Amino acid sequence: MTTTHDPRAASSADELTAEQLQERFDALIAADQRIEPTDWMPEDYRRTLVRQMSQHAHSEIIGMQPEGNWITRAPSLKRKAILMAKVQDEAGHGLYLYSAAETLGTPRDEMFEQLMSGRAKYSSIFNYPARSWADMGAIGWLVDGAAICNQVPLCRASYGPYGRSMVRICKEESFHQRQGWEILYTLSHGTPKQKQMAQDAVNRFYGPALQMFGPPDDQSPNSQQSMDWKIKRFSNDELRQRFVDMIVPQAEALGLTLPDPDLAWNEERGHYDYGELDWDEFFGVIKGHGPCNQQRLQHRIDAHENGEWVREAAAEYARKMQERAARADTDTAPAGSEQR
Ligand code: BYC
Repeated sequence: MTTTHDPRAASSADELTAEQLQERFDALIAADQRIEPTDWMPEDYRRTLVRQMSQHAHSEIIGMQPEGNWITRAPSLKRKAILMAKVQDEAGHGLYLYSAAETLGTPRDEMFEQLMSGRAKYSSIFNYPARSWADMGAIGWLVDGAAICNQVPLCRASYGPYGRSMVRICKEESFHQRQGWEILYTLSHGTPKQKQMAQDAVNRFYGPALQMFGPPDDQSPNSQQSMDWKIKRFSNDELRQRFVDMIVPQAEALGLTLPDPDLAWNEERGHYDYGELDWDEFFGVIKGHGPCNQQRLQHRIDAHENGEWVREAAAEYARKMQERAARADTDTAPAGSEQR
């Protein structure tokens, strides 16, 4: 008889029927335990994870572009060093996430191919241009701020490798948000022209940052199932509300305003009300019609093609190392032992 404390204790997976495997999976989810790569899982759970995790990885990699664009134009050496470190962190986040997604059996090349052929999505926010230095502040404060709200609950995602990769990512995102805040604070307390630059950046990024959380709950086909599987812990609208509640006092502290005339504290709900977002624009952007979709994708394709020689060299190096290790193995094998 199986105890309810350890649903894995029953017997090895190959002794169980399909029904028992499903029961064991359900019991692990119900007990808030993690699903690991070697566990049986329903195909739809696997597919949902690959979809979300690869989209997340692509977002980190494409998300390097708007900021990478400002590294050479950062206003000081210190700002440049900080921005470079942030963009490198994003490359790292993409790599952890691709590695975590690979544990589900989808090779990285396949995920790259889906991105470059335009079949895979990445976050809508990165299809907007970064027009001024102040945009580095708005991206850090609003975009990384939204990412933190969305991603902290993902540290508890039911799939082990995803949840664990999110822990470090969230720590780094907190630093990113602080650097964005600090850029905006400096500009907002500078000359009137600098303050205007900061306000203009916030005006442009506010709506798209709120849209990062995804469509409204009644138009979100994946949310309910993902929440039942404990991949997502909160709905898109719940997280969006949490974000709005967080940034309103922060905007006041920055001395900047948020571009929404309907933003108002609702005593009854204990939350800020906010105006309707432009969902036609959002769906247009995720279908590929945002201001920078083509440019972002082409840049990624060019970078991938230009990196061909690096991949070839790395593969050749790995082959040589393997050959050398195999030779060393043979050389040290005891006399008379079987040659491999
Ligand atoms: N953009 O049923 P729904 C970062 C798609 S990068 C584009 O609600 P779900 C950073 C959605 O994929 C952080 N597409 O979906 C990097 C679905 O389409 P498919 C990126 C979106 O999965 C550099 C359809 O709309 N964060 O922080 O339940 C510099 C219906 O949506 C978007 C993540 O990736 C969107 N905004 O929920 C700075 C977080 N929203 O796949 C910062 C992980 C929705 O059915 N992902 N769609 O064709 C998630 O938490 C969830 O996947 C989402 C969407 C909340 C985004």
